[in-house]
Amino acid sequence: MRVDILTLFPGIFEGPLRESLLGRAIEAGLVRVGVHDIRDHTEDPHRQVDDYGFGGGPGMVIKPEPVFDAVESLGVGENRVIVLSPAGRPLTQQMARDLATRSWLVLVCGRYEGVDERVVTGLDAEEISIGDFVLAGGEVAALALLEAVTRLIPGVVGNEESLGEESFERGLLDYPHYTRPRDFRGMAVPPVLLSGDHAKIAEWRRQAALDKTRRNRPDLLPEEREPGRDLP
Ligand code: JFE
Repeated sequence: MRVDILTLFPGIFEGPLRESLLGRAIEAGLVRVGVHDIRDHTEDPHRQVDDYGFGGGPGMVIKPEPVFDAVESLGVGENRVIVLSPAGRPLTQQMARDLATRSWLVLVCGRYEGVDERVVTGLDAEEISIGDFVLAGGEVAALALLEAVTRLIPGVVGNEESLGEESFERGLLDYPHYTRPRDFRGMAVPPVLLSGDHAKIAEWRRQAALDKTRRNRPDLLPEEREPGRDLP
């Protein structure tokens, strides 16, 4: 897979792309990542990438010209560009699985109040959010998306079996995990996990996953969902 990232802060990506899973996937040639400075696509002597928003209100908006120029310089062809935004479709594991089947991703990271809407409409971009909270820009969201997608590329994660077992893949949160020591500061590992009885272990894990889901994510369960709230 090829991934190109357009940003005003290319330095943000240096550490994350060198370390751990992303670093290894790039090193192994399983994913190629290009990071491009949107400011390199300005034409004016001040290299201006932002401007006041029409209609008033606080904050600056990323101008469309350097973003269009940066995207067009890649020659994306049929590939749909992705714009990270708190106003995008919320990223899900299902979406990550779809993105992992694509051969080329182009991720546009805004800053300030975001990018001019014509980047979205004019490029027919997909707007994606990584959750209902507001970051200061798209870079951290792009890294989260990239890591979620990269770990699904065949060969990136050693034990591919483990991918199907985890949270969301089976509609529940993951069950709790324990390792040595058996007793840590008086907190014992649940004895069933040491019993060697695989049927009993599977049943304990199912129940523990259900308890955790009820506690942390009741919205994932058909029963305990809240009735719909009124619109603001
Ligand atoms: C940008 C910003 C004020 C945006 C209403 C570009 N899930 C997610 N959270 N935050 C983002 C994504 C994100 C993505 C791109 C971004 C935030 N900002 C900051 C500030 C209002 C905004 O949109 C700029």
